[in-house]
Amino acid sequence: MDRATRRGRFITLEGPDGAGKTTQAERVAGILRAHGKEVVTTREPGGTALGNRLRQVLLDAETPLQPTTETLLMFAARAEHVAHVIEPALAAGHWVVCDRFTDSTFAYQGDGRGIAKRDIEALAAFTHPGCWPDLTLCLDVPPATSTERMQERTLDGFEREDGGFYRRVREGFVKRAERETRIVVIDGSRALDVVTAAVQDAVEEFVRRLDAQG
Ligand code: T5A
Repeated sequence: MDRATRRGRFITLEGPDGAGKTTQAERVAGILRAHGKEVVTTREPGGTALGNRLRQVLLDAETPLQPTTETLLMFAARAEHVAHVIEPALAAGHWVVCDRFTDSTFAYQGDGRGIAKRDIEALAAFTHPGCWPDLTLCLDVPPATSTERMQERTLDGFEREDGGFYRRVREGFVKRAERETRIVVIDGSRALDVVTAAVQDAVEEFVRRLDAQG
């Protein structure tokens, strides 16, 4: 199959708030570009005009949503994002680096809010059948690190949740990583250069494995 018709790869960054995903997403894109890949960087919720409008609703600390509403809006934003950004980029052979995807819904709405996993699975199958990340880097940080890193900013609705919510979210990510081999857990609480080196190793290993497959 030639370069023009080869489907790109989908890499996501996951973890609790303040874990360092946005910081590392840029670095992942840089590593891939150094390997000659065309890279599209994006994030959730968001990534499209409607997705960004839904993001404002979802993160608005003044208007808390029912967990069911929150879950459905996450998937509504995702449906647009997959259809208009992620799938077209992958089909064109580009690599997509996305800050959060459906693993966040399992951790935040599932473990955090108590939405049944089978309902999230059904919504994922409905919204993005056959479109799952090839590699997920999950930056693991304890709630105290999240709080410390968010000190300087005005907190959105999620960031105002209590420590119990963040413990459940963190455990949710770690448990999901035990079941999904595409998820690599990286200790995100370490110094930035140490985390960056671990992220680089994981990405280089993934690219090497693909190259070896031809
Ligand atoms: N959500 C999202 C759901 O509930 N369900 C879903 O399905 C989806 C998709 C999104 C919210 O939506 C929720 C989860 C979120 O609460 P957001 O503002 O995009 O809101 O939240 P985050 O994605 O968590 O973004 P954050 O900016 O809060 O965290 P990041 O991106 O993980 O962290 P980053 O890179 O911005 O770093 C935070 C700070 O820490 C520093 C950075 O310089 C920055 O100042 N930092 C480090 N400092 C020391 N050592 C390191 N190793 C550091 N790494 C970064």
